[in-house]
Amino acid sequence: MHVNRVPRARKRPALAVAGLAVTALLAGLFATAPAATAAPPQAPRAAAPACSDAYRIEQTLDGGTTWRMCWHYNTLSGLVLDDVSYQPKGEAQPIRVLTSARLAQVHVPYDDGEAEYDDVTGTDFGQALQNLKPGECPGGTIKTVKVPDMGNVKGLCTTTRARGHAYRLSDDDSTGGSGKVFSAQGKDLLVYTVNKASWYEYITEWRFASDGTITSNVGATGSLSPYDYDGTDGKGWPIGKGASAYAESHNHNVFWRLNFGLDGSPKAKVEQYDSKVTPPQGDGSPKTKTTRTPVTKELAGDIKDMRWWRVVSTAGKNKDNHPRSYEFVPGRSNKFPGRAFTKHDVYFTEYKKCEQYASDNPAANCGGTSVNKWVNGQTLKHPITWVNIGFHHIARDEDQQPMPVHWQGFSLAPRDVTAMNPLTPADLAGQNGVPRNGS
Ligand SMILES: [Cu+2]
Repeated sequence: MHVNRVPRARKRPALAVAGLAVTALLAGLFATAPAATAAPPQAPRAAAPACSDAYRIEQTLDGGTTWRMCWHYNTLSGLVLDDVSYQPKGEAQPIRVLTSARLAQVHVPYDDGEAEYDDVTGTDFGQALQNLKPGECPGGTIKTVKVPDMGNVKGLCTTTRARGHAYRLSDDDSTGGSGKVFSAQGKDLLVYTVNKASWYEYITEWRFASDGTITSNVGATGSLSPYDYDGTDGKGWPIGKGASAYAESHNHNVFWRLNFGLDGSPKAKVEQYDSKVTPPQGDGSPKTKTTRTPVTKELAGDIKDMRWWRVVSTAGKNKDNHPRSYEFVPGRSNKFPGRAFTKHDVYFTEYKKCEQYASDNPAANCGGTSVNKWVNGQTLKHPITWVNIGFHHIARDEDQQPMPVHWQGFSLAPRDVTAMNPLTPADLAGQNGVPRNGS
């Protein structure tokens, strides 16, 4: 973004739009190919996802958990992960989680209302994939990406990174008084790319933990746009000497599109949970009541204290006979109420092929060009999850030069995917629902 402060309505030549739209549709088709979703839940599945070696990522982590996925590259939004599964130790087969996952927009409105960008669809974000030096992918492998019209870029890093304690349990009655300390250090598989959008560089990072958690963060770095040092209207922050170089404040509203394929099926249920606390009466204690609301129709949802959502498998259960699900855990967000599509934190829409980008969606005749328009009362059978995490960026002296990475994102936490912690050590495996209490 941000070379020219061009108004939103006329920032791209029509020809480029047409070319990109075709590419986007093709990419959408590829990402949702029936072969990736049609396997019946009980059918035997191949250990490896259906892609060639060059497009396969497989990593075994601490505790014996193996993550597997395929990837491809989309001219607009860059990295797309397909057919993501994980297989904890003790599971005979990989557990399918996501059919596809990728960025769906980076919307950047400036505070003075004079510039507004859709960085994914409106800049050369996808085309400007950056070559990574070996040192930028410590301990990992840099894969070659064939970027359409650009050629080969050494641009996809896959590596692992320590995340500290996975768990700790010291000797107590529940461990049998053996004097043991059960403790493990966890590791994550990391998958990331760097895409340049004019002055900014966006790191798109996916993290897959040995305990089944998936996290995606986008990190903005590079450089503030020097063309936007005009925030002397009370909407900027001086980053030069004295009262000079007022960098205009702006928002980065990052959207993701998640197509779940839990247990190999695109069909899933969505549930919202809300907990309400009642203050104590008299000498009593506060009480909390949790309510489950099935989300049966398309929803534009808002983050609230003690509210959460989960996507629930209709095709598989864990060994406790509980349906598998993944819970949405948003990171900190500065929600931007300035556009209809940025007004909500999460959207659940019924799958439709042409609905690919949260705003500035290139497909014609798709019932509007932004995600809010697609929430129109349809029954959810094959829900698509859209995540919106915002960051209001008021520049500071430290943002030069280069700008330190500022991160925004979310996690997906497994809920009842396995019957116990997938990292449970053998000595504690008998304690599912029956912890030893010494009595
Ligand atoms: Cu910024």
